[in-house]
Amino acid sequence: MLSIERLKTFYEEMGPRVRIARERVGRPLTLVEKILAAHAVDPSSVTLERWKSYLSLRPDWVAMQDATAQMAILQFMLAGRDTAALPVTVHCDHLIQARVGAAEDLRSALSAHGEVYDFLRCAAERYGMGFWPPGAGIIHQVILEHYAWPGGMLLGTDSHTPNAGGLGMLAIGVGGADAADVMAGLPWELQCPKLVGVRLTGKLRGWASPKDVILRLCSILTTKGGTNRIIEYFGSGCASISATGKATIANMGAELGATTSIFPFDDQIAVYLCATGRQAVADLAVAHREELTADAKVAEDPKSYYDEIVEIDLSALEPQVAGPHTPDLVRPVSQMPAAVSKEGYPERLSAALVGSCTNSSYEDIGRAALVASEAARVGLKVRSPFFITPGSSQIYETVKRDGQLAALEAIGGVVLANACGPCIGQWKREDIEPGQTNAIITSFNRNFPRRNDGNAQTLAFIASPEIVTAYALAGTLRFDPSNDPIQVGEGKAVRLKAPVAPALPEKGFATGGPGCIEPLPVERRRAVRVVISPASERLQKLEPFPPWDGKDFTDLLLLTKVRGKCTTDHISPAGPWLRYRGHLDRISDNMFLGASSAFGDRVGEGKNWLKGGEVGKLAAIARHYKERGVGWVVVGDENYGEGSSREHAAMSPRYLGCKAVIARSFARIHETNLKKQGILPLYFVDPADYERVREDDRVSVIGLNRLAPGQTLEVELKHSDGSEERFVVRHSFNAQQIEWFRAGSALNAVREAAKAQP
Ligand code: MIC
Ligand code: SF4
Repeated sequence: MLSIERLKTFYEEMGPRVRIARERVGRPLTLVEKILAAHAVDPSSVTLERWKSYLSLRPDWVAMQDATAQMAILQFMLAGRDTAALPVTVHCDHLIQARVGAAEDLRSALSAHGEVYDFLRCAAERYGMGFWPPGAGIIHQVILEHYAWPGGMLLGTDSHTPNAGGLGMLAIGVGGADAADVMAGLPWELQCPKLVGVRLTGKLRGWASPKDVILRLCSILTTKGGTNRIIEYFGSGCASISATGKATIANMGAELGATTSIFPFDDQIAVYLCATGRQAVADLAVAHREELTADAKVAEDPKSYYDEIVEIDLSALEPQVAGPHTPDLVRPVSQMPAAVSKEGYPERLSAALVGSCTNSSYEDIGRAALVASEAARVGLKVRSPFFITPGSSQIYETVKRDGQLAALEAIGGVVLANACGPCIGQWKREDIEPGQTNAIITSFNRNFPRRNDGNAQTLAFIASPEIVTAYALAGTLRFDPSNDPIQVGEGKAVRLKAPVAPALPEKGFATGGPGCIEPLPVERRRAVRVVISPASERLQKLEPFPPWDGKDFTDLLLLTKVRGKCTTDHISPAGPWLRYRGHLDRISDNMFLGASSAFGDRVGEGKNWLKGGEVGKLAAIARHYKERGVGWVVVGDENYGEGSSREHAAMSPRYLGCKAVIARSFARIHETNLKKQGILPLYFVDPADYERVREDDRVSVIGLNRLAPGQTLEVELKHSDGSEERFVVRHSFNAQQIEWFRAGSALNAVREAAKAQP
C-alpha cells in the first residue's frame, strides 16, 4: 500500500488540482473527471473534450498478473532502467491449473511453472516490485483487499483491473507495453473517454444480486456499448450495495468494452477499508469525500454531464443468466426453462463453478454457502460437479474459519486453489470428451467458446454465485431457482430461500496463507541478476521489431478475413498456451486458432497463397509468408479484439509479419496493443467495404507517407480475376502514436528518444 504520508499528500493535492481543472473547463465535474484531473501531468492544460483531447496521466500504481507480466517485464527490461518508476506488484494467479483440489494443484503449479515464477520473483526483486506468490489470490481481489483506494489511479495488465472501481479507484486494464512504458517513467496517454452515467435506484431484493445489475447492463449496452467510455455509477441505489458487490459490477464493465467503471465513495467503501485493516485510508477518504464524488450540480442534472444515461431500478431487478458464448445474451432466470426448450440447450449441467475475480468475495462465498446449508438440511447434494475458487488466501482462511467452506463441501463442492483456474481454461476436465456438447454454469465474467475447458462445444452460462449453487443442486438448466422447487426424494420437493449473507466477517478477516514479498532495499537490488536461459521454452528475450521502411505496404496477402466475433481468446487462446506467455516464438503457434473465416466454415485455418491455396493452420501459413518475406493483413468484423488485455494477440501477428488489421471496429485495449507493436489498425470508413475483400486478394495500403492524425488512407485490392478496387480507411493514431508506427513499435520509439537525449 502507498504509505499513509504519500496518500495524505495525494488527497491534499487533489482538491486544488480539481479546482484548477474545473476553472479551466468552466463547468462542474463528474467523479471520473476529478480523478483524471488529479492525475493529469498538468491539470491547468486539461480540456476534457470527450473523444477529442488526449490526456497525459501519471498513474499511482501498476499491477500485473503472471500471464501478462512476463511479456511486460521482458519489454521493460529493454528500456534499460534500474527501478520501476512507480509502485508495482506482480500477482501469480493465472498459471495454476485446476485438477483435483487446492493443495495438490498448487504443488503441481509450483513444479510446472517454477521457471516462470523464479523469473518473475527475480525480476520483481531486481526492479523493486512487490511479489505475490502462487496461492495468494487473484490479482483483482488482492488489489481490492490491500491496495485500492478511492480517488487513486491504477493500471493493470489485465482487462478486469476495473474491479478496483468498486472502491472508487480509477482502475484501467492495459497491455504490457503500456505498463512497461509507465514503469519506465513515461506518462500514460488516454483519449478523453465519453461518460455513461448509470443511475441506480431502489434496493436489491430476493435472489437479485450485484451480478444481476451488471448482467442487466450487458444486455442493455452489449459488448460494444462501452468502447472508449467510462461508466460512472450514481444515484441512491449505490449506497445499498457492499464494496465487494460494487467491485463485481465494476469488474464486468470489461465485458462492455468500457475503459473502466467507477462508484462514488460512500460508507460501504469506508467500512470495507476498515475491515481490511485500512482505517487510516478510510479516515482520509471521509475527510475528502467531496473530491471523491461528482459535483452536486452533476447529480442534479446528470443529462448535461454524461453522454448517455442508463436507469436501473434495483428493486425491480430479477436474477439473470447470460450465455451461451457471449456475456450480453442475457435472460431473467425465470425464462431459462423456456429458453432451454426453444434453443435446444443441453438440459443437464455438466458442471457448476463459483469463483473468479468477479465473484469470489466473502459475501459471494457466503451467499453460495447459505444456499448450500439450506439444501444440506433437507439432505440435498449437488447433482452436477461443483467447484469453488476463493478469490484470495484471506478469503479462503476466513471462509474456512467461519464454516462457509464446510457448508459448500458438505453438498459435494470441491474447493480449488485461490486462483483463476477454470475461468481461464486452466481446468483439466476428464468428464467429457473433446467435442462433446455440454452445458456449464459459472459465476465468472466471460463465456466465449473454448474459454473454460478448450472445448468449443461447451456452452457456458453465467450467473451469480448463489444462482450457480442452486443450479448445481438442481443439476439441470431447465430450472428457475427463484420459483421452482427441487425434488428431494420420492414426492418431496423444497423451494430454496433467497440467501442474505453478511458483506464482511463479523470476527474480522482471518490471516495466514501466502502474502506479499516486499521489494528489496535499493542498495541490494543491483546485485540481483535476471537470468533467461537461451534453451528455455518458457521465456525468450525479445528482439526489437524492425522499423517501418518508409514505403507503402504493397501486394500483401490476406491471411484471414474473420466473420463475427473475434475476441482475443480467438486470436491468442489461453488455457494450455498460457505456458508460452513469456516465449513469443512458441506462443505464436496459437495465432488465430479460434478465428472463424468469412469464407466457408473454417476455424483457425486458411489458404496458403504461396502454395496454391493449400489449406493449413493460420500460424503455419503466416510463418511461411514470413520466411518468404511477404507481409500480410487481417480483415476483421465489429469490435475486433474484444476481451482480454493480452498483447500476445498483437505481438504474435507482428512477429509473424502482419502489417495491418482492417476492421469494422476495434476494442480499445487491443487497438492500442496493435499500435504499440507497430501494426496499423484501420477502420473501414464504409463498413460495407468489408464485403469487397476476397480470399485471394493482394492488398495494398496507400498513403503511409502522409500518415497524420485524422487523415484517411486508401486500400487497394487486386483481385485474382485481374480487376482492382479501392476504398477509404481511417485510423485513430495521434502524432505520438505515429512515431510508434515509424519506429516499428512504441518501445523502439521510447528507446530512440532516450538515445537522443544528451
Ligand atoms: C482474461 O480474463 O481473459 C485474462 C486471462 O485475465 C486476461 C489476461 C490474459 O490474457 O492474461 C485479461 O482479462 O486481460
Ligand atoms: Fe483471472 Fe478470470 Fe479474472 Fe481473468 S477474468 S483475472 S482469468 S479470474
